[in-house]
Amino acid sequence: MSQIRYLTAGESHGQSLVVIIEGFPANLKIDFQQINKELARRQSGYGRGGRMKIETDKAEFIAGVRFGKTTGAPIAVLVKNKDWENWGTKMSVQAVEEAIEKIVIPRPGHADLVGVTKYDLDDIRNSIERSSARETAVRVVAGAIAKQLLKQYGVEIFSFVESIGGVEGSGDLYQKLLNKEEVDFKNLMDLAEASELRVNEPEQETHLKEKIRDAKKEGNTLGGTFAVIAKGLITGVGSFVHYDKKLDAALSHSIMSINAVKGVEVGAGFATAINPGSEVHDEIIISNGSIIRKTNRAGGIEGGTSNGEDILLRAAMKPIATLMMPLKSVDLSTFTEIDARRERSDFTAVPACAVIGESVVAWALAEFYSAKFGGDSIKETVENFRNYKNSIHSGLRKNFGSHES
Ligand code: EPS
Repeated sequence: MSQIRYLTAGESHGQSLVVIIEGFPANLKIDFQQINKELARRQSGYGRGGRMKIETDKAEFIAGVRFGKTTGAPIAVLVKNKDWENWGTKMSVQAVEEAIEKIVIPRPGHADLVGVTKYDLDDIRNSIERSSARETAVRVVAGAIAKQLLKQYGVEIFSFVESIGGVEGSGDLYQKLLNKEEVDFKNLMDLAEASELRVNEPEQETHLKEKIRDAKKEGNTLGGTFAVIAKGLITGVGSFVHYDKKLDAALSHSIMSINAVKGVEVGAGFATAINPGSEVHDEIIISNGSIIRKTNRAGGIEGGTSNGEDILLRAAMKPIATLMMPLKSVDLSTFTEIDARRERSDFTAVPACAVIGESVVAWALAEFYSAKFGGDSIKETVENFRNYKNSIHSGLRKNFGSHES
């Protein structure tokens, strides 16, 4: 039985998206404004299509919270689709008399073809609706609530976009974080937050925008890379004792579960396969009486367990599958080759993907913290956490017989 869990439902152009979250401790104060702020962060970003002009996502709590605090009961939240007004008949729950045009030409790279094949459907619309990244709006709600729980443990999560279409926007910040080089992290994250592309080199933003504009002009789309960082981790979250308790596996899974993500790196990731051990492993040193790492190429995780350093993750998002310059496809109603279908979409959504990355990482971390520290109320949870935290160093010293000098 997992400690906390959630389920989402809802179609891209249906009435509403919904998330039900279960297992949260009672008495967690909910910051509603912060949740809507996270939703707005997900909606922002240069290169998005017409849909974002229609939607202004808002979290509507309908259960599990009273007088601003969780009650311990399942939490239910809606995010309504404003665009549903334009789709009422096409997305009707009840059968309609009117003939609705069926979508019969799948887009390469989207879930269109696998969806209709697997679910025995006669209209691609049925698989488009649920495979759409619109669903991530409620995952951001779950992540935003998870972030509020993680705050109790002193954990904070950040993201930035590294590149779009091969053009770099944040220099070698990720590399610097792996090396634990001195950086003004807060300022760099503020820059990313203020940037329409979540990059922290404002001068590069112009080049990235140009690249996106060019892609748009030729009817193309772009992917990119982004990083997610969790700060304030305590050592000992996750485990090596069983495959399904490994924190790095869970975090990778969470990021891979975001629409269009095709690759994840934990810490130095693929570079660890190239460099020798002396340039990969993080030396163990003592600083101000505490055991820390000289570098953080492991990305804060060793043996599937957090080692107290920042969690560093990097991911690759593929280009959006709806191209105005269509690729080849097949008309399923005639079984003949034809250009893929065009429809309104985004040109790039890497900045949004980075925000979603924060959310899913927040959820996965909240799951692991809840599994370790549990508790039916915030009071119990925080006490469990404090007891563990206060025992870390004294426990090591006691077990190994090393005394405070
Ligand atoms: C999406 C297509 C576009 C995106 C959508 C994901 O929507 P529409 O088909 O309505 O133009 O805007 O993303 C969102 C709606 C969102 O909230 O992120 C797709 O096909 O995956």
